[in-house]
Amino acid sequence: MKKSLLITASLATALLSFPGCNPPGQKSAGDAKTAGAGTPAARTYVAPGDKDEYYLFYSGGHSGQVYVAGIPSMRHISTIPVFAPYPATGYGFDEETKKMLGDYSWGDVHHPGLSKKDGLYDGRFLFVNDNANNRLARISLTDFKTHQILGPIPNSSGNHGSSFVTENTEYVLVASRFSVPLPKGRYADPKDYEKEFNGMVSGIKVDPQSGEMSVGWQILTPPFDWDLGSTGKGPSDGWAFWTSYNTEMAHETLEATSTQGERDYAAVVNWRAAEVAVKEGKITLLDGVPVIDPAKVPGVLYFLPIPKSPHGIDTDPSGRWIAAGGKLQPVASVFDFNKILAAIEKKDFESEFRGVPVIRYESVLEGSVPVGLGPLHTQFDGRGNAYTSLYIESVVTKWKLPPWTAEEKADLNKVVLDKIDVHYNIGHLVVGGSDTKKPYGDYLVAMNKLSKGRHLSVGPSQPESSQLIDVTGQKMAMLYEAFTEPEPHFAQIIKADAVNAIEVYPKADNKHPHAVWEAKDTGIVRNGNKVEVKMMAIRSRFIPDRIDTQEGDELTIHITNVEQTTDMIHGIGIIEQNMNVVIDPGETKTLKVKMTKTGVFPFYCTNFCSALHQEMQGYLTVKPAPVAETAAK
Ligand code: RUQ
Ligand code: CUA
Repeated sequence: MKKSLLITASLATALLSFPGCNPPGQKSAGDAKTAGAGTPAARTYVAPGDKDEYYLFYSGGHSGQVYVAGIPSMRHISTIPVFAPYPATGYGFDEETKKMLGDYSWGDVHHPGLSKKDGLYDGRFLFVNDNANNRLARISLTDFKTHQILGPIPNSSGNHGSSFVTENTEYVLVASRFSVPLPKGRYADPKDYEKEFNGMVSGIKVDPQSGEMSVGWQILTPPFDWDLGSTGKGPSDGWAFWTSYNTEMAHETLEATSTQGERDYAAVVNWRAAEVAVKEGKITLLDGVPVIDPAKVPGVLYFLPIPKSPHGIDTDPSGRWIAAGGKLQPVASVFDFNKILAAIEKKDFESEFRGVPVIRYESVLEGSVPVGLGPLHTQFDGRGNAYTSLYIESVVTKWKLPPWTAEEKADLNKVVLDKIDVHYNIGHLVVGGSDTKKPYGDYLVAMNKLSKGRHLSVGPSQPESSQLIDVTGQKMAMLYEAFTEPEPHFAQIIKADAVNAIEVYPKADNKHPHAVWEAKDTGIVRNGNKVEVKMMAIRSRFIPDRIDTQEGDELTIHITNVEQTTDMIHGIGIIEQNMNVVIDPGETKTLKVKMTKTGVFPFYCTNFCSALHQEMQGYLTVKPAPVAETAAK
């Protein structure tokens, strides 16, 4: 049985993987591998040497990292360290990345967001948020490295409601999950939560050339717990949406206290109006950031009631339909953005909350689609279909977006098209390009919170499971199941050919002031107790490979990997000095070690680079401090 399946798979692969018009030496299985044809094995099999069709960027949750996998194979390709040190690449050990990490050695990555141009992925950057320490990071897809960590963002606590990228990457939009007394550092009793605590929506500005992020402006909000959001596009470009839980403004036993109300408020934010308010000076400065009080600046913020403890709110590719899932009710609420605009224009409000108009729910709701139990997030395929994750039911439901016929409207069960089981308790799901104007619409990845027993037992600490689903047909088809470390919350999928990654840092582009490319330029200079080394790494030696210091010295090594060949990576690990830096071809890194122990400390190359890799080693000597100096201490 197993054998016949294998034969079918390889036959189908052979038929599918004829060489296309790839550049020489570059094979892409994806070109020939279209979802929808063949057995699941054939559809996901990427032969050795072949490449996947898509990149999948998973958030790594409280690992602080981002995982890169390929679709359709689901093979893990690499890990991009972001908010936590990662010895495998030396991240967090050299001076440059140590400075970026600052005082933190962990983060909680939830939602990666790709940069966009005209509402489509432009393949330049991946932004990821840190729920734990209120930061936002920018990864460049040129070298797949973290280039900036912004934060902790002032006046914002619990950066969960991000990273939502606007249509032309003007902003990455952020909302606070937790409310705190502002400015940060001020004490107030949680008993006075309603009065003393506040939430915040932040516009993080992105420089169009460099991608450099900075805090643009903020909008003060009541102390709701802002949850997932999305940015508008097309007719809703310039707007953004977040759900909230805890409109009740409870501060303890939230499980019970924050689920009292029938509806919570979503934030409907006009970020272009926020920009204008800042230009016109309608702000106060709080911790150095221009903050808008929406009660004083009408038109910036509206509330939209959403039933019942909602979690996700997603804008469809047309920009007109907005779907929200209420965790405690079995429907996806679909809103019409055109009606939202009309309601705002006509001032069709049902009430006001702290000076912010509440849009009349009935006027803007298009319908409640009975998707099933525990709806969280919705994704779109660009063919008029939506896919909602159902945590409680462990199911993905496919349903049809409006416009609906009169008959469908009368019974919205009719727009529910298909359901597929996932294993188990799905959180997020992603369809490639769902948050753009043109989703790829072929693969869906279900990110399941529990994997219980779907894999070889690895003890009580279990991985998460991700399932690849083909969404090209009327019915969804399960293709593959992969496991990852904690914890993919959300992911982004981008076509492989939309990304232009370099594999070597060109020598000409290396602007490090202490880079050295030839043996004659290397050397060791002592200045008082400061010892500075310019070192080069080349197959298979360090130059210099002996460094003499004495106790109390501050040793700085600038090390350049002078290779210009792909995958020719060197590392420098120093024994018992807690130091390992990895240097990519053409890269220069700076590392600092304080000589606190005397003795002789071997150092060696940590990346297997050549037949004589083992010989790539040297000695760091540390003599005791001269007696006079020791006596003076
Ligand atoms: S949340 S499972 Cu952190 Cu993205 Cu919805
Ligand atoms: Cu260089 Cu191993």
